[in-house]
Amino acid sequence: MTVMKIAGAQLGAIQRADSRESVVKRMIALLDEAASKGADMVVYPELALTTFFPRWYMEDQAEIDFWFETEMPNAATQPLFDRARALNIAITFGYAEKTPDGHYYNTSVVTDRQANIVGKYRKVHLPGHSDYDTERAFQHLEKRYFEPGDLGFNVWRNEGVVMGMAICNDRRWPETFRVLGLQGVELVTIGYNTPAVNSQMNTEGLEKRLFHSDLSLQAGAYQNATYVAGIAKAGMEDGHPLMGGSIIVDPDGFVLSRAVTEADELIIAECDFAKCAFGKSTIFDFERHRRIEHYGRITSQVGVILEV
Ligand code: CDV
Repeated sequence: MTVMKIAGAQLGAIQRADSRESVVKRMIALLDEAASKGADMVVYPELALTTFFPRWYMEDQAEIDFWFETEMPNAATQPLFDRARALNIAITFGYAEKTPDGHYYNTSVVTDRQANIVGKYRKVHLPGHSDYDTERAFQHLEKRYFEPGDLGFNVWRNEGVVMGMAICNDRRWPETFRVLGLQGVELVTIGYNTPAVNSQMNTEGLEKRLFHSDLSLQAGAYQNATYVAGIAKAGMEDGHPLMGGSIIVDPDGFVLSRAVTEADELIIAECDFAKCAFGKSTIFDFERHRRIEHYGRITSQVGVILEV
């Protein structure tokens, strides 16, 4: 079985005026640090190349399109792919994708150690709203700028490990992890941009936000006997605070490594993927213990139906 050193490259704030090229330089610096620490793979955040633009309300399509990539790699990101190949390190990162036929997704890709893209994921659970919301302290317009992902939750055998991806809000949904778990996932990578305050409840602050993130990532890991890397974009972005709290979790749900800043910061953990087998063959042996005859509502019903 495979042992890999997995690194999480938390990114500090990216301001609206920051170019993709300047961000890629920061990503490469973290990649170099990861290489010096013997990492085999580096996990970057959601929408890693730009500021978290869904906080801005825009109507002009050209202005919106500025934030999207029409190909990957492209001129701005090619140096990252080149360095990853030279260092023999697999990478995964998120970006806003515009397809040739005009669809818009919140996307992540994963490469092998030769920088070939071997997997793509498009965010399924889009939080927020479509129109300007005067009730919120700040906007979260993912439903305006993205379509729900059309690829589903898939896994790829990459460098000997069964890997799957999810993005930010997906981590709060047990369905995300279970669909990956049912495909034998051993490493789930999840980039995120999570505001440090709740736009709809100003009493909910950082402590609770970090707790909910940990809770979701640790539960997903334990309940599916998989490693999980949840990696933030953090810090004060264009006047809006994003939380840090990047963690790498083992298949028992324990945190192996945790970021302590809200800046560019590398975390790293040695992951022995043989450790996934115990949970998968005992308490979470799905073949023996799942009772799908009682799970029909999971796929046939969206909202709550109150029958009592
Ligand atoms: N980028 C995100 O998906 N953010 C959400 C916020 C809006 C709650 C999250 O789940 O962290």
